[in-house]
Amino acid sequence: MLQAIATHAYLNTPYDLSPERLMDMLYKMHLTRLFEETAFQQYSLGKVHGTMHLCAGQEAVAIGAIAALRPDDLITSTHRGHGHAIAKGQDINTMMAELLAKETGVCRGRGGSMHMADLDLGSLGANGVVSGGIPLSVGAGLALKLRGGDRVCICFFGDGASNEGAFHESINMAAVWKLPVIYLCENNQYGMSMSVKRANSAADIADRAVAYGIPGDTVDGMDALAVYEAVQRAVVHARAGSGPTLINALTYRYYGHSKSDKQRYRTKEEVEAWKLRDPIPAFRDRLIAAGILTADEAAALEVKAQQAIAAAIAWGDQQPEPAVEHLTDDVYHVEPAVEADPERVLPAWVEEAFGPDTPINPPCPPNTRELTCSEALREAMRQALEADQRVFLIGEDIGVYWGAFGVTQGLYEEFGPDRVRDTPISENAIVGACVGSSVSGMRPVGEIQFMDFITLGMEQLVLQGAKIRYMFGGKASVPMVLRLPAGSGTGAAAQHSESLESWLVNVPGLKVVAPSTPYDAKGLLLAAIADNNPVMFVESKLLYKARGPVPEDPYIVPLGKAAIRRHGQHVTVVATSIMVVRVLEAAANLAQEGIELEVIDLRSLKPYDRETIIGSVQRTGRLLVVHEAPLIGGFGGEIVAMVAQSPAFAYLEAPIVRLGGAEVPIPYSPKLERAAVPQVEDIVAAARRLARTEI
Ligand SMILES: Cc1ncc(C[n+]2csc(CCOP(=O)(O)OP(=O)(O)O)c2C)c(N)n1
Ligand SMILES: [Mg+2]
Repeated sequence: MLQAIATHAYLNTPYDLSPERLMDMLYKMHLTRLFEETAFQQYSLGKVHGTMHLCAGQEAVAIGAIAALRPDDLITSTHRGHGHAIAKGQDINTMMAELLAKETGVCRGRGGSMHMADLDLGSLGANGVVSGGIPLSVGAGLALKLRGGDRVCICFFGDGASNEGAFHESINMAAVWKLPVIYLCENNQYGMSMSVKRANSAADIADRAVAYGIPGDTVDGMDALAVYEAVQRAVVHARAGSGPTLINALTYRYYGHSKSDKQRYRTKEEVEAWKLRDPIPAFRDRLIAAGILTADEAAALEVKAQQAIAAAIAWGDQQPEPAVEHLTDDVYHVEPAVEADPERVLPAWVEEAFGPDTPINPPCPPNTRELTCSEALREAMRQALEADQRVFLIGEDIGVYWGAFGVTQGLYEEFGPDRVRDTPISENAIVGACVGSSVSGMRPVGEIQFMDFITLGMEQLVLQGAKIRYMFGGKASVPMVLRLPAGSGTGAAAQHSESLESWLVNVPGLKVVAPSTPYDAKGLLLAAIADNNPVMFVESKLLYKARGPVPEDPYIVPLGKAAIRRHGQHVTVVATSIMVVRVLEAAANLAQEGIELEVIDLRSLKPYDRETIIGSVQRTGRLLVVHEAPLIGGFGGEIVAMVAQSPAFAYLEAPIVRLGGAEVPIPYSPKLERAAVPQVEDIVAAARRLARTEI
């Protein structure tokens, strides 16, 4: 058996691995098994809470595969990821402390077993979402490719995950772009209770490689060297720039899916039959037979692992728990100086990219040239692309076609297909490419062709991008922007007219911005690109052609600061996006009747500018809130609640009024479409009534 492996052409020495590395593999297999047995005991003692997915039985896949990597290579892992972490070099003290929910755990007690991640070790994390790591691997692979060099990424996933849409979108995208990713299916025969036979139409998951035009390989996942060999072949392929490989490693999990599993879907005989092929003694015996180590040395390795585990428990038990006063730390990447004084202090990226004299909210002298919102956005993107190689644009038809709304016109010709990257129609993989590449050192600006279709990318956005920083204990940043053309008024009906910003606002970890002028479009977009958090950039389609003065040099408009567009003493009107324009028109009409509106353009929905709203309401005593999204659950409710809880409440001279979209999918008929969202006359009527109302 040994000889057979040694004869492979690409292996010059038996296994192509030094004796030290082979022994390290054996040690890590023991360590993984013992770690999990101990973790399970701790769980039974009530010291580990939540749930835990053990990989016992599957160690040969994790350890065999990662043995084929260099330390600077990357992995994405799964909910069953203890073996991946240990193989990648994670310290088991901090792993155990994480399970025990301690501050010194790998993720400072914020992630637990399902989110164990360490970017310093090249691990983009375990993942509680089945298939969640697969789109991230596209981003990781893309970052590796764009940054140059020959690093690769292994993407681990289960047989169950192979039936998620993310699998198809991601592998296709990685194959099209020849990304250096090895797709490694840990086929343990079940996705919870569903056997592969019941869940997969094709007998062999590796056969699916044909559909993506990449090599596919099936391997004995109980044999660490067979896994190593197959992965090594795929790594060589990937390092050479030839793209991904799909490997199906046949293995088995000894424990149930998780603690609550009664295992009614499999027989004891089946489990015992697989245990006869236990990968650890099999590997140990082969090393002994090959003279790599003696039986005594092998036994000593196991004892060493036992001692390490005992020490990890002892260490973990003594570690402090996280303090409740730090509960919300690290949801966002914060630049303290910027947060303290955003109107004077530049984000670090702006200073690096454009210099310390880059203006914040620069004035627009009368002779300032005018641009449309589209042109202003394009100028921001062009200046960011010129300034920083890490910035790239990605989205459907943004390149050759210049984007569905023409916003990226000419950028493909100027910066080329790598940095203005057309994608297959795969929203979840696009968002995954943004998230995965941003945690791997890039600064992507993604475009979702219509905001409506972020619904197809919500998993990567909400469950990955928004949470990664926090889940990973504050050790990762996700500097990405998603541009989201939004809103009705184009006759495109219900599925191309959404205003979903309040969905996004409700997700801790996301920032949300919505400019209403060309000046803000440019300044806010540069500020969004500078931000080290995922920023959702909501663009009103109806405003793309709106013109206004825009300074030529780079500048920023800080996120989180509202603008008072018009001063007035009778009614405060807070509006977002296109509604700002309508409110200003209404204000001009009402001024002729002697009613003066104070118009606040929110600009940023998260964070948002409470002080400007409170100050204004204290002056006017009346508040009208206007947005396009449906009223119920819309962002206006947040503003009203905030004012009701603020000192401004005592100044109110009339009940607050909200205007928003009707409770209806946007209809096709122009007449109905117009009626579905606030128009100038609705705002005039509501504001007039409010101005005359007394409590
Ligand atoms: C998107 C999603 N759907 C369902 C679940 C619940 N769940 C967690 S693990 C799992 C089975 C996954 O099977 P597989 O991918 O084969 O991995 P394995 O558990 O066998 O390692 C399920 C259904 C989940 N976490 N995420
Ligand atoms: Mg499985």
